[in-house]
Amino acid sequence: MIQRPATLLTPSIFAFTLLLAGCGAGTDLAQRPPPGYVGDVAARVSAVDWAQARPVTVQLDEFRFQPDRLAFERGTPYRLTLENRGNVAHTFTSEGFFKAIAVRRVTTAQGAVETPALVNLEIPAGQTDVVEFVPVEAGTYDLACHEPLHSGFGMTGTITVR
Ligand SMILES: [Cu+2]
Repeated sequence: MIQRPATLLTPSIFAFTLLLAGCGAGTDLAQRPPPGYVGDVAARVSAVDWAQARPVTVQLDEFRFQPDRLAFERGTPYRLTLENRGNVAHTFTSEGFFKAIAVRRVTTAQGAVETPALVNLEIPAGQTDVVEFVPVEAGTYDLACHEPLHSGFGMTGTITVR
C-alpha cells in the first residue's frame, strides 16, 4: 500500500471518495405536495403565462453555487436552469424554498416530469436540470448542497422570495 501525505487529499478528492461510498442524496419529486408545502398547485401553475417565464441560471461546481444569492417574485413564472459544471454530483436543496413554491415541471436528462413539489434535486456531474415553478410564499430561505461535506466547503446560498 502506498502512503501519501495527507496534504495531497484535496477537498474534491475527499468528497468524491465519500460520494463513491454511496452517500448521494438523490433527486426526490413528490407526486402531491407533502405537509407544509403550498397547496392548489395545479390552479397556481395554470394561472400564469408560461410563455412569459423568466429564465434564471445557476451553475454548480466544486464547491459553490453561482450565483449563490437568488431572488424571485411571488406569482411570477420562472424557468430555473441548474447546470452542474463540476466533476461530481451536487444537490440544489432548500426545504424552505421548496415548501414556498408551486412546481409545474422538472426536466432532467431522463426527461420531463410533471410534479407539484420538490423534496430534493441532485444534478449528476455535467448534467442540467430545469425547474419550472411559481413562487408563492415570501421569505428568505437557506440553500445548500447536501453531498457529503460540500456545504462545509462553502456550497451554500440564500434564496429570497419577495
Ligand atoms: Cu455539492
